[in-house]
Amino acid sequence: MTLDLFGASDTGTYDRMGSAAGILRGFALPDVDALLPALADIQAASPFRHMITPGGFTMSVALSNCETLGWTSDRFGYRYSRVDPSHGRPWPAMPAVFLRLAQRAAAAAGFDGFAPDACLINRYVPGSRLSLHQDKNEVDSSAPIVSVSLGMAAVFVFGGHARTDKCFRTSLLHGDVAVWGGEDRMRYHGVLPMVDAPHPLLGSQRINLTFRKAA
Ligand code: MD6
Ligand code: FE
Repeated sequence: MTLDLFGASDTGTYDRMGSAAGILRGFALPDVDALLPALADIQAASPFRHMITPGGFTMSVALSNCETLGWTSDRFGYRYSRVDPSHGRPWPAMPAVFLRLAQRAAAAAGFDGFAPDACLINRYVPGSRLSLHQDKNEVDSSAPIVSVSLGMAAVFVFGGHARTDKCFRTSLLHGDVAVWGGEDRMRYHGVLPMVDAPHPLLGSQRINLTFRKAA
């Protein structure tokens, strides 16, 4: 896979990144017209915000969530919360189009019966990045993570089980869906600083939906 920040995905291909991790190229494209208005409704109820890390840094990626459990961060740590800390009410429900897409993608990658109770929504603008991390706040790590990319392309970095393991890079383009589970579930990964290459539909932003089984 070449790094491509401008082109379209080769829809229908599966780029394997591990024995239980890969990218379904263009898998979400047929759902984009339904995903975007559903996303706007979520934003109206739980707007994007920049959270503070336990180390005291402000994240360059802006976050929101939908469904029962929302991923949050503050000076006291990372955790899942049943309420949006910005107003104390529950997160918006997961739209049906989100859930169906996540379940179909999980099944296509070999994970039947995926039942996410959390959907973290990340918004990147030029310069936003996500440093190398493991997704380890979920109680149930037997379920995969399903990650949908919309808008500007990102360079995704995928490593091993130790922070210092060698990483490889691939592009995540509008409509791509990454699915990770099994023995690849805890691999380190991150997103390089976003380059401004405006997307025809979404402009200078990238939206990433990650579906998890958190509890
Ligand atoms: C992103 N994604 O693509 C950030 N985590 O914007 C993640 O951190 C991530 O894509 C676990 C599994 C898939 C992911
Ligand atoms: Fe992650």
